[in-house]
This record gives sequence, C-alpha cells and structure tokens, in this order.
Amino acid sequence: MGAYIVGVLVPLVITLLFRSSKNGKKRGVPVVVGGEPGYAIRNSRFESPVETAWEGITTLAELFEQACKQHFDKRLLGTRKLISREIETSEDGRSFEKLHLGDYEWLTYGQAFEAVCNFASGLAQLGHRREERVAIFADTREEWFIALQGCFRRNVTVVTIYASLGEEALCHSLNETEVTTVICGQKELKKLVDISGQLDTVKRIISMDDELPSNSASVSDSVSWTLTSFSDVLRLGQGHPVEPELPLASDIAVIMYTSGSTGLPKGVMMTHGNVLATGSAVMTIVPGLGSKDVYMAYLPLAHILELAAENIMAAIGISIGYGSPLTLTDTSNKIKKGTKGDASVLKPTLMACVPAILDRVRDGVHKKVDATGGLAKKLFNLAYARRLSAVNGSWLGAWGLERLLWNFLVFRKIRAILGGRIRFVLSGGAPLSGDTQRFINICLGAPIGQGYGLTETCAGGTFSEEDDTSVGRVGAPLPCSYIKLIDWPEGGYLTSDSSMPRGEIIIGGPNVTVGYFKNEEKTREVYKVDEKGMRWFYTGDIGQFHADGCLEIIDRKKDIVKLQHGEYVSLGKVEAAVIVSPYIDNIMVHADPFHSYCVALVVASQATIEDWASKKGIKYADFSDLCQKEETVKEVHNSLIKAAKAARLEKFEIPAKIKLLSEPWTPESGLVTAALKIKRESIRKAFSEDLAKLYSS
Ligand SMILES: *[C@@H]1O[C@H](CO)[C@@H](O)[C@H](O)[C@H]1NC(C)=O
Ligand SMILES: *[C@@H]1O[C@H](CO)[C@@H](O)[C@H](O)[C@H]1NC(C)=O
Ligand SMILES: *[C@@H]1O[C@H](CO)[C@@H](O)[C@H](O)[C@H]1NC(C)=O
Ligand SMILES: CC(=O)N[C@H]1CO[C@H](CO)[C@@H](O)[C@@H]1O
Repeated sequence: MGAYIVGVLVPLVITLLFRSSKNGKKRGVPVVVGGEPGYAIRNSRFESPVETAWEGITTLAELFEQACKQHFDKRLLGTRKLISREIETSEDGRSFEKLHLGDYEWLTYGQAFEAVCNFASGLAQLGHRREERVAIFADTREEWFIALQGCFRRNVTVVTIYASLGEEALCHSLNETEVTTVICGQKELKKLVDISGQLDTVKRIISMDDELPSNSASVSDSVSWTLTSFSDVLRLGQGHPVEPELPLASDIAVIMYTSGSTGLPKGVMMTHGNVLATGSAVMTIVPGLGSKDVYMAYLPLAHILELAAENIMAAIGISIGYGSPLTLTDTSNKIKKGTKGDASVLKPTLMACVPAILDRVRDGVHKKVDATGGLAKKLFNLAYARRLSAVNGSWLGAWGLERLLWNFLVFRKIRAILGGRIRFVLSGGAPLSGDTQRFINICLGAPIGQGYGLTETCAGGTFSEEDDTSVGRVGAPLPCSYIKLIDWPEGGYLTSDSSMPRGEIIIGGPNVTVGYFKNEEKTREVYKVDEKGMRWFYTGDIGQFHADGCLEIIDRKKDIVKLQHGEYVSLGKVEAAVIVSPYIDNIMVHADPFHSYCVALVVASQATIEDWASKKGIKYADFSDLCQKEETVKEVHNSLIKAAKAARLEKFEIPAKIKLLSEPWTPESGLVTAALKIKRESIRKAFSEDLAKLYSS
C-alpha cells in the first residue's frame, strides 16, 4: 500500500513541480539592439548570437574533416540496395514504377572522407578551376552530399537548384552563375539535354547514375559538354590526388536558388559562416543530439533546412540514411507491395519534415482508423482524447502508466510506420497547423521542433523548444538570431499594440546571408546593416511576440503567399494573367499557407455570361441565379484555366476553385480603391465565409 502511494504521489508531485516551473518560463527576452527602432528579442539562454558550436572551427569543410577523424569507423552515409525495378499496370491501364529495395549499405566516416577527397581531386583533374562554380541539380542522395563536401574542400562555390524548377528558371540560374560543371542524376540530365542549346557556359556534366537517358545519344554530337560518370570522377581523383584548398568563413559556400515570388528565381549567397551559425544554433536546441542517433534524409538538399541538417548530423557522428518521399513508408507509391519502405528499414530517431508531409501522415492514419471502424476506432478516439487532455495541461493524463498503456495498445502501430524509434521531428519550410502538430505529437509521442526562417537568413530565425507544447507559434529566437518587430502603420501593426507587440519581422545575426547574387538593388532593399555592424533581413512577414518571448506569425506584408509545399504565389501576377478571360470582370486570388492550392473570387461579366447562357439554352431566374449554377461556374473556371495556361502559370498558381459573384466591386462598396485597384483586406473580410467554403468543399 505504502509503495503504491509513493508510486502515485511522486510522479504527481514531479509533474506539478515541472508544470509550474514551465508555465513561467521565459524562452526569449528583450534585448537592446541597433538599427531601426523596434521591439527586439533574443534567446534567453544566449546573450550574444552564437557563431560556432565548435572551438576553432569556422567552415563546413573543417567541420566535416574533424568529424571524420573523430568518428572514423562509424557509419555515415547509407543508401538502400536496389533489388529490382518493376513496372506495374493498374486496371485503367496506367503504369507505375515499383521498387524493391533491400538493406542499407553504409559508408563509414573514414570511407566517406576518402570519397570526398577523391571527388575534389577528380573535379580538378577534369579541368574544373576553383573560381568556377559547380551546380548540383539532383534529388537528395549520397552522391549529392559527397559532391557538396568535395567542392567545399577546394573552395568551389556550389549552386543549388530545386530539382522541380521549370526550364526557364533552370536556364536562368545556370547562366547567371556561369556554371561550368553540372552534377546531376539521370532524370535531370534528360532536362539538361532538352535545353542544351541555351547553356552557353556549361562544359562538363557529371552523372550520378551510370545509366543515361534515352535522349542523350541524339545530341551528343551537337553539345559542347563532356559527360563523365560520378564513379569515374572518384577513380580519377584516387589516381591523381590534389591538395585541398580550404575556404575561409567569409567565402561563399552555396548559392541557393529559391522559387522567386515574382519572375525568375533569385540566388541567395551563403557563406560557410552563415550555415555554420545556423547549424550551431540548432545543435543547442535538439535535446541530446548524439552519435546514437540515426537521421532519415529525404527532403530536397536544395532546401536550406535539409542542407543545414545533414551538415550538422555529419558533424557529430550521426548516421544519415537516404530515402525519398515516394519510398518513405511501406505503403508509399513507389514501394513494391509486401516490401519495406525506407523508414521501416532504417528505423531513424530523427527526421526533418515539411508540413505537407505531416498532414499526409495524419490523413493516412485517420483514413485507416475510419476504415477499420468498430472497437479499434473507439479505442483510438479514446486514447487520442486522453492524451490530448494530457498534453493540453491536465495532470492526470500525464501520468506515466496510462501513457505507457495507450502507447502499447494504440500508438505503437502508428509509430511503426516511421520505424518506431522517432524521438524528434524538425518541421520547417511553411507554417504547421496546430491540429497536425498535436496529432503528430500524440501519435508519434515525439516532440516537433517547429522552425521559422528563410533561405535569406540561412533558415535561422526562431525554433520552438522541445518542452513547449503550445501550438500555432514558432518559438523563441534561435541562439544565432535576434528577432525584431518594427511598426508597419499602413497595415495597422504596431509594436505598441496593447495585446502584444506586433509588426514586421526582421532577423539579425551571423546567420543572415550576404544577399542575392548579381542583384544589388534587391539586396539593398531587404538587407540592412546597422550602426553596430549587425546585418538585418526584412522578411515582409508580420508577427507578434507572446509574453514568454515566443513568436507567432500572423500576416504577411506583400501579396505573395507561400503555399503549404513552399511554392510562392504572387496573387497580383495570377490575377493579371487570368483577367483576360472574357467572362471575368474582376478577380481576387486568395492563397492560404495551410493549403497547397489557391482559390479565387470572380466578379462575373454579365453580358458575356448571359450571352453564353442563351446560346446554351440555359434557363435562369436572374443573373445571381445564373452565377450559382454549377455549369456556369465550370464554364468560367475552364476559361480561367485556359488563360492561366496561355500565360504559362504553374499548376499551383492556377486557382483550383472559384466563387462566381454577380455583384460588381465598386469604390462605394469599399472593395476597390478609387483607381479601381482591389482592396484585399476588405474583400477578404466581406467574403470570408465564401473563402472558407472554397477551402472546405
Ligand atoms: C575562395 O574562393 C573565392 C572565389 O573564387 C576567393 O575570392 C577566395 O579568396 C578563396 N578563398 C581562399 C581562402 O582562397
Ligand atoms: C545568358 O547570359 C547571357 C549574357 O550573360 C545572355 O546574353 C543570354 O541571353 C543568357 N541566356 C539565357 C538563356 O538566359
Ligand atoms: C486545451 O486547452 C485550451 C486552453 O487551456 C482549451 O481552450 C481547449 O479547449 C483545450 N482542448 C482540449 C481538447 O481539451
Ligand atoms: C559570418 C558573419 O557574417 N559574421 C558576422 C556575424 O555577426 C557579427 C555581429 O553580430 C559580425 O561581427 C560577424 O562578422
């Protein structure tokens, strides 16, 4: 009996003590900084911005070399062996590629270092000079990482390009940076061959795959580049070693092309110091990061989140296993039925995610639970409710034994989807909905560290700490960043606002990148150096600071919205493109960062639509009635899509759903300015219900 009471009381007391100390915890504290007046916050644990977590280390090249010496015999890079590749045909005649993949095959830190040195030497032997730039244009894989580190060892700047970038953007980025060597996979090589006529500066291609695409033979005479396989470059380097020429902290490590808000993509220049500062800061925030961890690598390495993450993992003796979003779980699209997905084979402890992937996991679990139904569903819902009230602050449910029970009965199976050992999830790239954050917290039993940052700040910004169970916020400033809010009177956000300080978010610190490549005008517009020498980046996002020093993103300054998958939609650009449809009098495109598509409110052009209706013999009471009809909406939507395609808009830019309005927007109604420019905020407010419906239906 006595033991029982102790057993209950001790955890209870500990829980209560822990909670009360947690409630008042200040995660960020005000700090006096230079530059424009505003309200600035720093991480409460670090007085001045962290630049490096490793004594004497100032570049990614030094960091990697040191780690390889320390962890020589440990596993570093793992790739699954391909057992077979099959084409499956579905009932409706479409065919899908299915992969049967085997175990991970590993390179130790020692072996990986040798490969990196060989690659660096091989690249030099191919004739690539140090001051010329290399582009890596490929999906995330082991060779990507080896090539990156190889370039770093010779102070060669790497241009990264999203594998999904369109042709025009691809040409632009290769041309602007005068890249002479492109390292790519088979799929990307096919794209390069298609545009070979426009690539004036490219002299060498290094193909990660030995297999070549079918269209490469046809142009081999006309192109001026040489094609070498990755393995040949390694062999070449092994036979002819070249001395390393290491970079300095201020040398440009990477020029990262991000999908621009308008027009062509911009290349963000990051120094070794920049990436190191972000990585050092993240180190201090993921709890107990150490060489027992295994990291699942599958997000694009052309994204700063993944690039910084892999560099940090490889700095502390962690094993990195490669995979892809299409082979991640046993039920992923490309996994052959009955064989295992990447996560079940690797059993990672850490992974990075973008919100869209977590949403998919959540929807998948819901679907499965609903399909099973019956007792299993009841049990799941009960377990979920109990755990929810526990993480939401009631002490009873936090009691360890109950948690163990639910884990055993219900959540164990869900965890198995990702290998069963995940202990921390890093989320970034776009805001995560509170709903999904809770769901993943509970079902995976692992905290999600949500970050807010931009390519321009080298992903530095804020990061929610492990023990912060609130949702909808992005945490306190990273140790490498100061976050300042400045007034934006036009938008009605002031640091003196009574509820909380609000304003445009600007980010300062050693993590802030040096600017856009060959674009000084734009750089001067959004980067500023204050009188104390600190660099600040103006994000254009609007935020507010909670009392504990955590940031919440509440709005954005520009009419540019980043969708859930990270693509930017410029609302004005889309509107200008589709308003040419004869059925459209006026239009407001609306995008929501929690969704992957945009929607539109369309003011119908009465004359042309009534004309169309009479030709079709459609009967209707009045124009308002006609605008409600499904066939009318469909006709206008099709015409809009046609206009969008003619203007070469990307799929995600084309409004997926529209609402047809019969009443014009006038200055009198307050929905457009006197110059007839649309007033977004007013329209959003007036039609908030319609917009919500477009996203929910
Ligand atoms: C690294 O390369 C850049 C660009 O070519 C050059 O300006 C810089 O001086 C190099 N750094 C070192 C340490 O040689
Ligand atoms: C590449 O750049 C050169 C000048 O640097 C320009 O003349 C050419 O049109 C550009 N090509 C493309 C495809 O952008
Ligand atoms: C969680 O707590 C908040 C405030 O403490 C409350 O508004 C909310 O309803 C709670 N949710 C659940 C599911 O208990
Ligand atoms: C690499 C880099 O940009 N370092 C700068 C970081 O910020 C401090 C001031 O906070 C500067 O002194 C460094 O030069």
